Amino acid sequence: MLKIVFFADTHLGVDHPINPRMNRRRRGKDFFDNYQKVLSYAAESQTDLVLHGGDFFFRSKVPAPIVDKAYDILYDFAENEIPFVIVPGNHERSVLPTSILMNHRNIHILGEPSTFFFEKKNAIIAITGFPNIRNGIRLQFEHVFAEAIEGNPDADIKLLLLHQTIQESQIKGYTFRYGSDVLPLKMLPSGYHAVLSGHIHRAQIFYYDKAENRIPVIYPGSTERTSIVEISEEKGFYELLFKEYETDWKLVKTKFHVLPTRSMVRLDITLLTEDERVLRNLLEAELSKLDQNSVVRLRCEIPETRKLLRAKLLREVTPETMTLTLAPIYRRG
Ligand SMILES: [Mn+2]
Repeated sequence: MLKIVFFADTHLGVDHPINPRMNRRRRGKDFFDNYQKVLSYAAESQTDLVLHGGDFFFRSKVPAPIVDKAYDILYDFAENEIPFVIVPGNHERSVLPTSILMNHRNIHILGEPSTFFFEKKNAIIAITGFPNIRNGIRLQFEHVFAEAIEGNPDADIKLLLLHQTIQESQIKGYTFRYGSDVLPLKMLPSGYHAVLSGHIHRAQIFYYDKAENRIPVIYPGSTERTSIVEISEEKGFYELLFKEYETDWKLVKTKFHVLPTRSMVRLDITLLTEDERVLRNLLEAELSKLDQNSVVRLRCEIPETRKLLRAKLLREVTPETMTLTLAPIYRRG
């Protein structure tokens, strides 16, 4: 069996201030913890290869200490002699911050349309990909893909590693189907074992048919919840198992590993009051009912009540173990 660990959208740096002015529970560590957990699992289970589908960091400009911390962990992992391949996502502005660490012999960045080859367990593995194309993937895919595979020798296991929205991918309540930024299934190539992509934060697998083969499109989703839309989603990563048969290698199993996440809760305040004590009591009562490690998204659209929701009050009512943020007011029309 040949094993590949695939994860994406680690968004390192979310809620991770370098010099926090306020001592409240942040989510930054959660993101780093899950990132570390995936790499530890890969090392301990002697995975043959690790793939990252992009959005390694949470935005294109990341403070140096965050970059250093993330790369230190990756460098330690790479010392296990397990190759790590990453495709830059939209948050990397399609180029990851450069660092001497990234010159490690086992760290490979698909910084331009190209293919990396690895030999593991007697199989030649080809990882083909290109950095996120922000606008117009539908028009550009054909030539970018051709560039990525130009002159390639044949391989036993062929994987396409992307950071794009692919037709049929879903987020809560919505399926992407058409549009210039959606990659149509019919454009995806034949002869591949799987298409692996980051970008969509919901873990999912769907299929396309090409040349009498049913090929999976696999999104591992993000490793932590980055928005309230992901409130009910499980977070994790995929482990892909390949087996050699007489004439070829097959993807025989895809296993989703769930990562621990703090529960995310939406708390709506609909009471109209101008009395801070009333609001304070209500908040304390509501928060005491929740899992004390929750990430709470507080919503309030009653102008009078909302005025009372100042930073000081929120800080005072929030238990130390919780993370609470106030949702912006939703403007209709
Ligand atoms: Mn992302």
